[in-house]
Amino acid sequence: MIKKNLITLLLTGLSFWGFSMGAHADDGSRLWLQQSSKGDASIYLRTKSTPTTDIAVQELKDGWNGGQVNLEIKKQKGMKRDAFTISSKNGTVTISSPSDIGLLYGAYKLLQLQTVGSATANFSITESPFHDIRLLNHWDNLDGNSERGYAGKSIFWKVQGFPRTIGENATADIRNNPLNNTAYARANASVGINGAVLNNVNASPKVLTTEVLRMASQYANVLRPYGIRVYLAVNFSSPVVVGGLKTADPMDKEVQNWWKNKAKEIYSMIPDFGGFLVKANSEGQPGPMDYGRTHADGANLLARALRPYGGIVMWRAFINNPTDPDRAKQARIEFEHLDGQFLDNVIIQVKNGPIDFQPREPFNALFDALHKTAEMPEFQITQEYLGQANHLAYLGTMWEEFFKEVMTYANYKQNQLRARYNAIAGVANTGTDADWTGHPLAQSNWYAFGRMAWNPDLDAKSIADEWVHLTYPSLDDKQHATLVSMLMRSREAVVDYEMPIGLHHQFGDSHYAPGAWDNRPIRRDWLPVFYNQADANGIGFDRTKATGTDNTSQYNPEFGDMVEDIRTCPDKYLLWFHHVSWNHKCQTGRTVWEELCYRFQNGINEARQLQRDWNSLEGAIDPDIFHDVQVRLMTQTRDAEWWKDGCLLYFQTLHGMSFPDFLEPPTHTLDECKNSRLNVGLYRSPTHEELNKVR
Ligand code: GCW
Repeated sequence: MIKKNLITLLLTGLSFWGFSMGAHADDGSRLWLQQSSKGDASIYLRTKSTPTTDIAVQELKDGWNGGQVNLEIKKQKGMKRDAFTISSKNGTVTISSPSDIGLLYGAYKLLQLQTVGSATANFSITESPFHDIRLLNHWDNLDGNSERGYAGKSIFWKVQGFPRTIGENATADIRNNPLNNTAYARANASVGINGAVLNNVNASPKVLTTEVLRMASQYANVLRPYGIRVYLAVNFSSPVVVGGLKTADPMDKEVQNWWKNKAKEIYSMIPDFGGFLVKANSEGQPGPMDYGRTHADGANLLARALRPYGGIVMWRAFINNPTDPDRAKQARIEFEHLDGQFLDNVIIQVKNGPIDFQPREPFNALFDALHKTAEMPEFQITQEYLGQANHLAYLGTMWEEFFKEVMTYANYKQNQLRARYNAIAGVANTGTDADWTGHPLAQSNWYAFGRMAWNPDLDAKSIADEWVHLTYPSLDDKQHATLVSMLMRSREAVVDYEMPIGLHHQFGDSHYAPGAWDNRPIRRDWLPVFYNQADANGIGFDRTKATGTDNTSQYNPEFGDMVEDIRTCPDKYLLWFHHVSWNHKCQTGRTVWEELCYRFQNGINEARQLQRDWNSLEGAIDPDIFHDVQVRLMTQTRDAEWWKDGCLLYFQTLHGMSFPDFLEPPTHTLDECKNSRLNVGLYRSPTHEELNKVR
């Protein structure tokens, strides 16, 4: 054990000096950030130094191999605080920005351009973020666990709130960085993320105890120089549980004072505290409705307390307490009538889709329904429903699709710009695993979130391209293209084997394995059979105005009419919006039954192709990472086969039709699929032969 660590240490030490050596021992902890490469540049700071400019200077000293770099603060009319310009003339580079954090962003950008190969002798770029507040939400519990986290434990909390040293998982950084715990902050700042909610939205009231606040303030101190503000998720019952009051009713004077005093206490410890995130009256969490009040009453209560200090309240629209038979309609039903009642430091935080982070969803109809209230999207970077940390699913393509839709059909940009606070959040996929994200390639999702939060017009492909350059800089052009193409195809593969043509929420309990048959006596809208509505005649969830739940009318007509009409509804949303007969013809010309079979098979074929592609990179990637990903891809293929067999065999019991010729015969029986023993997680120790044998 000691020996192995020593060897790893030595090898990592070697790799520290450069990537040109090719494959080297690597635990993935350095993410997309270059280690110091003994840059030999002269860095001139033409402004007063701050902790943030100190970091910018150090990063450039460590990493920049060109000539001189000047850093200067320059206020320009209309230029956002975080914006920066980099201009290079005959090899002398000047980074300018209205703020020190803009200089740091510029420094990271310059280093990225160097690695990507586009920091030429003469160029000039200006970058300005579209979203002002770019946040990670960590669903981390004070007991050290992370809800829907698949990369180990919480990076922030240990047993009962004892704080971790941020980045104690990031072994390489600890070895190389005297500050010891800045890896997380660096990674975020390098992609422009400027806020972190440190705890789960299913929030323990304890978060607001003085003891835990003190810990949060330590994190704030580490994160501050990197431009990252700390936020907390709070429990609506805190005045009762922590404060000992009899009620948490927003109209109660004592309750109002309690929140005011709490805010005062927080700001005395964390002067730049960002604000609160709240999940209220959803999935058993307390909220203002417990007292006959509205979401607006609840949100404004907190907003008033934070307001004097510039804090915000992010109030979630994920109200999973159905009052309508169709959960997809819930968010709009709950919030539309309250428009105009929220204070302007409240933002309604809306999941990208209307159900729950499925591999593909149309945008939530609440976007564009509020005209006097700010809204912000919530993405899920952690892959709760996309194979978790076992499957490769690059989400850049999903988020690009979302932004295209909301920009086309929901005035996304105008709405964001009109609001006082313009924000976006992603539920983090970080944990204590050495590589932070469990699946080494899932780091790309953290990276892509940051990039798209900064610029929602970026396309997924160029982000993937950047990330591969930065993370695997020693790949040759062909290998590089192979990895980019793997990322780009990966999410669609998952869609094919988990939710073909809009068939959604077919998950068993763990949100990992298929459960299409699941009909237990629990809440109907938690069950796969509720979402597939499959019987002898047909399949799909009817959300049309004509015959269904009328979710389509919640959208503006341009989108709503298109998906309402079965002739114009894209196949990808067919079973999301329509209940159709098994013989209904899809746009591909195949019947629904054939199309489902085709998609499931395609998902398997794609998973196998991912394996082959990855195998072609052997020798070009660090052996440990290579092997780790190999095992995960093999698992992914196994699971895709299992999804196909489970779903198709079950549907076959309903209608009795035979399988088309192109479909591989099942390798499991339906009973085996229903048997949870199949849920074995990653392959334990596959042999070299097994890993390389792809069907
Ligand atoms: O996606 C579902 C998850 C819950 C989660 C909830 C939410 C934090 O299964 O684990 O709780 O959504 O977003 O509030």
